[in-house]
Amino acid sequence: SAFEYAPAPESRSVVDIAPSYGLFIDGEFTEAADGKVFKTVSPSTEEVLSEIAQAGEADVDRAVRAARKAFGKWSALPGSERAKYLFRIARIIQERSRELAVLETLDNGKPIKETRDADLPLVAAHFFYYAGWADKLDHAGFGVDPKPLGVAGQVIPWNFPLLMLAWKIAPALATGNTVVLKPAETTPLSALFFADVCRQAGLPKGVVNILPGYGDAGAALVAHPDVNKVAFTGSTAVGKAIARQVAGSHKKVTLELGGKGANIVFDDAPIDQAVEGIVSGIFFNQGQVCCAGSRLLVQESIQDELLESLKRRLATLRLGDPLDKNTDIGAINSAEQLSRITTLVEQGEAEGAERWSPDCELPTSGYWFAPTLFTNVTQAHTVARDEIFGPVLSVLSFRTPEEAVAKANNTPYGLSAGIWTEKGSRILAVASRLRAGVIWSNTFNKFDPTSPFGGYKESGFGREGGRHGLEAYLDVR
Ligand code: TXE
Repeated sequence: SAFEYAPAPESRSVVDIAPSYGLFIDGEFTEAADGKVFKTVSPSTEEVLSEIAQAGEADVDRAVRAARKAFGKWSALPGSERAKYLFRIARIIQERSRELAVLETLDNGKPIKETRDADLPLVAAHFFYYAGWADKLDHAGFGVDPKPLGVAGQVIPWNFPLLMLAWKIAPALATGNTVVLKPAETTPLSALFFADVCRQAGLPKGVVNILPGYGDAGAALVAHPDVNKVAFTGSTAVGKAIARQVAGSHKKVTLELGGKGANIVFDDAPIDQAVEGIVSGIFFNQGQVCCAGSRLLVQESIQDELLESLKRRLATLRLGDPLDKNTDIGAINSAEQLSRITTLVEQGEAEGAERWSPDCELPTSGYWFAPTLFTNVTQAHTVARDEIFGPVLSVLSFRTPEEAVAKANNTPYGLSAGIWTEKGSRILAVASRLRAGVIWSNTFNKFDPTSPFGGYKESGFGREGGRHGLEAYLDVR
């Protein structure tokens, strides 16, 4: 109604975006060796935000050399000294979180509500958390005086640009490694802003290097002989290629790949709470989340009631300007991602699953996809098997806990799952049989830097976050 409380959209003038940015190597912003540039656009308007230097092989080499040069002194610092830098970075991120939230929303397309309330607080929390470990590595359970590996080559995706950077850079620095990080081609801005944060924190030159670019730069980084550790988050296809590339080399590798998470709702679950969890499980960040609850498994006896509530709730979601603080559903990150989602959804319809979306007007420019439900889904349907990475939920039903577990595990992935029931004993019994690295009960998509995160099966290996996240960056002694 006209009287509804509608705060003004967050203004993009909160953050200064330069018309162009360089690569960040050895503490300086520089052009690419071959002078190449690419444009980054706002997915909600298709407006060009900035022109970015595009890293190639020569730049990767330069950055790895800088990181190698910085490694000696950085790794020799007492942990308490490294901690000071990490604490400083965490505080600067907090102080500049409004700028960063707006920047991330502009470059990624996700609602400001999410960048402000989830991404940015978690980013700061990660740096605070790993700062606390830097002088306690003897007590981390990886032997006495565990050693850093050297230069970490890190490749990250576009769905949580700054948070994925924090997940990778914070533990690497805390353990005494130096870093060359390649952000995704569609979301380079917050990583470049982070480079500036490093300078502001007085981080020694070369400890963190940021190389915006495409997959070829990522591949060159993975292949560089002087990289000791590869950390990748992205598609399973590229993850497999990276695993093949580093096989047999000295490089340690962690992979965080796709998922097809099951959200399992039993008949004794509090329905309203479950509906909220289902909605946040698949529509948070437009479903572009590796641990999204993209398969709803609902007990047959409550299926009709639950779907009715869910549809009512979906009709209230507000899709539109990501800078508007009321927006629930923002833009899809890129034209490519939108076309992947569209193709899979069309395939779902062609295979006979029933498609439903609430009435919802999509903006005329930018990349948008309406919240979508698929019912009449069988386990053989593509929409029940493939990661869609969009705001699309496939609904399946089950009768017994055994059937729920079998269906939940019937996927090549194994990243996340959710269990909704009032029975504590059932939570434990079901959770112990689910093959997934992260299991939530009566909640979904809750993250905390103290919790290890990572997958089973084709969702990858290694853990990020928590004490376990340190191991990826240490040689156990
Ligand atoms: O991923 P890519 P894309 C899934 C999701 C999505 C699909 C494709 O299903 O629809 O992957 O997304 C860099 N060597 N996830 O194409 O290509 C690339 O530049 C080294 C799940 O965006 O894997 C970017 O920085 N690096 C996922 C990063 O890899 C390479 C998050 C991810 O891009 C490379 C994203 C190569 N050969 C997508 N090729 C999750 N786990 O959260 C590309 N890159």
